[in-house]
Amino acid sequence: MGKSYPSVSKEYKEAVDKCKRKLRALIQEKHCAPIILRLAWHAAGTFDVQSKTGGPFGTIKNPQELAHVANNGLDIAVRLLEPIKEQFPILSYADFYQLAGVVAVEITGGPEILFHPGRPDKTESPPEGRLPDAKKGSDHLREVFYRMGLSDKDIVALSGAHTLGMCHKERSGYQGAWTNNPLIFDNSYFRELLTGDKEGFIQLPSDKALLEDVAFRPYVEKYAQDEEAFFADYAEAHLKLSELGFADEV
Ligand code: TBV
Repeated sequence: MGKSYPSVSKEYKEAVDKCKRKLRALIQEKHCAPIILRLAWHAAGTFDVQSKTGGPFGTIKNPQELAHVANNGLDIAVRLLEPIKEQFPILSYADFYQLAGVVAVEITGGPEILFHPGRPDKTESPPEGRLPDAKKGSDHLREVFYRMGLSDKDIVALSGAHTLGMCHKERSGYQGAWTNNPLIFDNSYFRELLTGDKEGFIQLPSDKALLEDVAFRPYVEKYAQDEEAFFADYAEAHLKLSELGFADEV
């Protein structure tokens, strides 16, 4: 069991390595790791395991997909990344955005995440409405993540990505960060979640759902206590997310 990845040329591999260095420098300079990670997630999280539509295939840069309500503000991330993409015409947008997501996690102190190149770019965007709604609870989260083919453990581990960044009123209607250090990737999201509402921080209904659900909560407690365990599960879940619909199981 495992995935069978397409082979890419030596030239392509070299472009990936060089592009990774350029992405590190840009993300560091612009302090934009959070929105880049959000871009990579929204690029991939539209996958439907049944119809095999959606997924990390570069379509998020299409104006009609950027106009989906959930993607509000992500045009900023696409624009920030474009000057780097232009230097690597050989790379697919699909690979490029997922590589940027991996770099965003690594450069802020998170776990290393495997990256396999070779995603093709597709032309057709998924329909609107496939990404989760922050106002809803655990049934909705499960519906959305099971549709991608992901598990309860993946849901909780990936939610830890809210260790980075913040909500912007003009983008989502919410305002505030989840943690003290929105540019550091650590397990503080889970520690804050267990602490409960606190002046100046945000907890969305979908965040709180993780506490109330009997299957989710044990993971929250484990990750709040054990950062190594969080990093290991996050790296595995992020890898899966970044490869939805890419490379066949053999
Ligand atoms: C931002 C909510 C990574 N996530 C973010 C916002 C909101 C949500 C604020 C956007 C803004 O105002 O700028 C409202 N996103 C959700 C909710 C769900 C969701 C509720 C689902 C229930 N998030 C995430 C995953 C990952 C992220 C799987 C990455 C792997 N999202 C993310 C970052 C930021 C947001 C790093 O969804 C900060 C961006 C699992 C910034 O600072 O600009 C939590 C989970 O999908 C649901």
